[in-house]
Amino acid sequence: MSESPKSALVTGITGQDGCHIAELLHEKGYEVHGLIRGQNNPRKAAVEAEFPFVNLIEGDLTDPAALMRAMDIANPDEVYNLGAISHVGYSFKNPTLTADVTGKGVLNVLEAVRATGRAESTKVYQASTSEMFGGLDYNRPGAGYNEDSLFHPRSPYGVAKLYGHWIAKNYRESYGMFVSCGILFNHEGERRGKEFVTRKITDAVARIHLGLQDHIELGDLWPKRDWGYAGDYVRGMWQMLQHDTADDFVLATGETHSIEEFLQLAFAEIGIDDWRPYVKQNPAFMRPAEVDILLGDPTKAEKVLGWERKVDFPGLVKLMVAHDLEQQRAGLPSA
Ligand code: NAP
Ligand code: F7E
Repeated sequence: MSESPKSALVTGITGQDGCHIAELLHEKGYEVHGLIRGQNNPRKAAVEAEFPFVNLIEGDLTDPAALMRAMDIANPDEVYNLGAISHVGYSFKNPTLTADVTGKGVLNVLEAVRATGRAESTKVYQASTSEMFGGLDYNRPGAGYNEDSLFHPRSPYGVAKLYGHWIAKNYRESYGMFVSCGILFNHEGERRGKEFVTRKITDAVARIHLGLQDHIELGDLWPKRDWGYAGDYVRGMWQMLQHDTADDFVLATGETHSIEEFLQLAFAEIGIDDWRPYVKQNPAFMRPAEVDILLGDPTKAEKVLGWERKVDFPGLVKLMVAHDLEQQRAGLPSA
C-alpha cells in the first residue's frame, strides 16, 4: 500500500529560501502549501507561474487566526517558518513592525501548531540567524561562531530573531514540541532579493556590462560575511527536520569575505580588474550599528546531519553574475 505524501507548510514562500525549499520539497514528493500575505501580493503571480504545485494560503504572521486556519488547511507534517522582515537596514527604520513579524510571528506560528492540536505531530523549522551573534566571537577567536557562542544582536532584526530563537527553544522544552532552529549565516544566489548587497552588486555588474548603468552606490565596503549558496542551505533545513531529535544547528561555510572581495570577483566576471571607478559610497546605505565580521563553524551540522555544501564563494559569485547577465539580456526587469 502506498503511503500518503507528507505535507509541508512554508511561511515566506515568496522569498528566496521559500522558493528554494518549495522546489526541494516538491522533488521529494511533499504536498507543498505556502503562506502568502496581502490581498494583492505583487509576487503571487510569479510564484504561481514558477511553482504551480504550491497551494497558496492567504495569511499574515501577525494574525494568529489566519495561522490556525492555515494549519487546518495544510495539516502539515512539517512547518518551515521562513517568513520575516529580513532586511537588517529596513529593521532600523521599522523596528516595531520587525518585532511583530520577525519576533512575535514565531510565537504565533508555534501557538497555531499547539492550538490546533498538532504539538505532537507537526515538526517546526525556525529560521534563526547569524545576526543574533553580532560580530567576532571573542571567546573563540578565529574559530567561528558555533551553537554555544554568546549572542549580542546589533539591530532590531537581530533582537527580534533572538526572541524567535528563544521562544522556539522554549516550546521545545516546555511542550516537547519538535522545533529545530537553523542558525544560518548569509546565503545568497540567483533568487536573492535585490535589496541585499550581493544581488545588488551582481545585478549592477550585469547592467554595467550591457551599458544600462554606469555605477553602483553602496554603503560600507569593509564588513565581512560568511556567504554560502541558498540551495545548499535549504537542504540543511530539511535535514534538521529529518533528524531524530530537535536541536539547533549552525549552517555556514567557515570562510569570511569582505564586500570588496565580492566586488573584485563580480567585476572580474565581466573583464574589469579595477572595480573602484564604478562604485560610489552613499551614507544612505550605512547602518546605525554595523556587524563587522561574521564567520560560522558548521562542524555540528556536518557531523550530525551529514550536511555538505556544493557551491564555494567564487562559484557563488560566478553563478549570480551569469544569471543576472542572462536576465538583463532577456530584458527582464531589474527590480
Ligand atoms: P526574504 O527573501 O526576505 O523573504 C522573506 C519572506 O517573508 C517573504 O516571502 C515575505 O513575503 C515574507 N513576509 C514578510 N512579512 C510577512 C508577514 N507579515 N506575514 C507573512 N509573511 C511575511 O528572506 P530569505 O532570504 O528567504 O530568508 C528566509 C528566512 O531566513 C527569513 O526568516 C530570514 O530572516 C532568515 N535568514 C535568512 C538568511 C539569508 O542569508 N538569506 C540568513 C539567516 C536567516 P512578501 O513577499 O509578501 O514580502
Ligand atoms: O548586507 C553591507 C551591509 O543586507 C551585508 C539577511 O539575509 O544576512 C542578511 O543580512 C553587508 C552589511 O545582508 C550595502 O552594511 C554595504 O554589512 O546583504 P546585506 P545582512 O545585513 O548581512 C543575515 C544572515 C540575515 O539573517 C538577514 O536576513 O553589506 N552593505 N552596502 C550593504 N548592504 C545592503 N543591503 N545594501 C548596500 O547598498
